[in-house]
Amino acid sequence: MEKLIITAAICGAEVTKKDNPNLPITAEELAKEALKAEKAGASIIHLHVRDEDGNPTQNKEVFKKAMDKMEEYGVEAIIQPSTGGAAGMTWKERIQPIYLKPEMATLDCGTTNFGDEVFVNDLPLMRNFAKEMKKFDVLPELECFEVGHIYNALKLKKEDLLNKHLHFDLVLGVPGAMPASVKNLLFMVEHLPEDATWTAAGVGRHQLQLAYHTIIMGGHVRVGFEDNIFYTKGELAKSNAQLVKRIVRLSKEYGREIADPFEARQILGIS
Ligand code: KMH
Ligand code: ZN
Repeated sequence: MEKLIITAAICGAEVTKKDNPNLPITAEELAKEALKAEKAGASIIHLHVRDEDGNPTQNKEVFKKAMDKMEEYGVEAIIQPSTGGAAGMTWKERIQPIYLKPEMATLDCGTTNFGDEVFVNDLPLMRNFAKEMKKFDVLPELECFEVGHIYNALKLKKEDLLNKHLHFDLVLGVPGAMPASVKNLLFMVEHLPEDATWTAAGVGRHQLQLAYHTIIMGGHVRVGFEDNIFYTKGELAKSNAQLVKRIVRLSKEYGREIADPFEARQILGIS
């Protein structure tokens, strides 16, 4: 089986230090956390950034500061900035990290309920993101919160807006969106094109359950504070690295090796 790519979603846009005091926020904290997660086995860092008050921002300069720090600290993992940002942001705000020409970035593939909010991703907006990513040679990670989103992504492909390898991230368990269950994961995977690769991200207590099954099914795994702040019920995770390490142990026990950042680039066609 293909080696396992582990994504660490180290910060997110919604979690606060009140929820988990170990959440990294500043450029320095994000870089240290990314390095620790990489040393633990992560080969992609999914990145959101925060302003000085800890609120989510898509400001290019704030992303640059965090990414420069990561480079300074010797992070070799693929840095994957978010273009999702937080619900309510405009596409012009959200697109900014693309202008830093990262190797990879998320492209959200449809509108979804997101807790009390609506995370808007209509097709014209998706086309805007895809065009800019194509122009700046950025590999999109196609974020799908339900099965219809896979078909939105395939529509972009038909329109020749996705000219690279197809890599999906199946995010299950966002409140108001498709629940995280093994049955739903299997259902989603059945709709993917054969030559695509995919990652699964289970939200909250479902993170571990989906990871177990994903390892066996040949997908790739995303863990981290963005989706889940706990290690076990009632026990906050000490770091993103702690969550990554558990996935490494499980995968190795099963007999599936872990991809390093360079192997991850090969699998994703960006080396
Ligand atoms: N914060 C969510 C509303 C992404 O990174 O592309 C959107 C999100 C998806 O996190
Ligand atoms: Zn995100």
